[in-house]
Amino acid sequence: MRRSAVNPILTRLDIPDLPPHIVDVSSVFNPGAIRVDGRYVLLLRVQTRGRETVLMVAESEDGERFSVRPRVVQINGIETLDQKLYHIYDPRLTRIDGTIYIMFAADTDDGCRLGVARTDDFERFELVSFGGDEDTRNGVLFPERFNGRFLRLERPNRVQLAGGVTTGSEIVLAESEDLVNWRTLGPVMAGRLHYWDELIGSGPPPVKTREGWLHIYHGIATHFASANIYQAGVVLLDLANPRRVLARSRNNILEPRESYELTGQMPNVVFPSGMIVDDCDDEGYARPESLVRVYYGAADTVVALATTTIKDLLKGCDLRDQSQGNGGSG
Ligand code: BMA
Repeated sequence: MRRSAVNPILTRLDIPDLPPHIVDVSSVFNPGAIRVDGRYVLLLRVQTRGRETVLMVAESEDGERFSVRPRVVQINGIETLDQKLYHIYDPRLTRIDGTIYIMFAADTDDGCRLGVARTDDFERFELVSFGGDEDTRNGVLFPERFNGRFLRLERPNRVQLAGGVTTGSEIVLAESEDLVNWRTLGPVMAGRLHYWDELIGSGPPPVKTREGWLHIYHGIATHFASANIYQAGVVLLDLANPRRVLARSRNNILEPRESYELTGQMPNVVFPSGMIVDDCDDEGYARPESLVRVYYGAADTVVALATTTIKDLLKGCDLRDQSQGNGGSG
């Protein structure tokens, strides 16, 4: 992973004031990313001085220099829910059959839940679904249907960190006919105690390659007294059965090293949430040589960019090194 020379590519100073509440904001991080008509689009998580979270859209011609639209995203339909949503955050963007879907997390009085919204133009956003019984986060949709059904990876929150934050150590696969009702199919991979990824959660949505579904995830090392360390890793899932882990990175592929990753609202965090692949073949498989842009939140304060290639990410999966229980739980 090569960090952009202009990192951090977005800071709080890039967020236009929208008085009265969105003025001199505190932070911008964990963006969803997608390409639309040759332009790069980010859906930003912006935190105000009131510690409210709003989503805003940023656009770029080159994937590196972004300008932020002076508007807050409104998701039509949210006002009809009978639950109060306190924060809508960490949006992940997936195009399925020509429609852009946003899977987001939201904090409610009952814990964290996942929601789905859709947009065609990043101007109008419609709520598709929200809720479920389980406390869960880090939901990402696959870019195609399986036997007509939508698939998502998600990370149920079953672990509580010191300080009360809920998290989890297992990514599971779920399917749905309508993006509303989800049925869990079972676990995909678990955290590896004592190593870099003790707790885990999906990063950007999986990308289809000839070798399998390439998926960047975040791992948290919790065995340091001073702070949890959020890093990124990569895993390869079977194309026909994404519950099967084919290979998984033994080392992280990105860890907090630069000052903007080490210091901020939440120190020691790189949190990948958007991934744009430049070049796919006619059947939609990412080409090995293709450039890959990975957008990540750094220290829950700024947005950063790292680039790589599909080939290097596949190498990062350690296809031939699955010793020491690195093969995932299958
Ligand atoms: C996770 C999520 C992310 C956040 C990260 C680091 O649990 O809340 O939104 O970036 O923690 O604080």
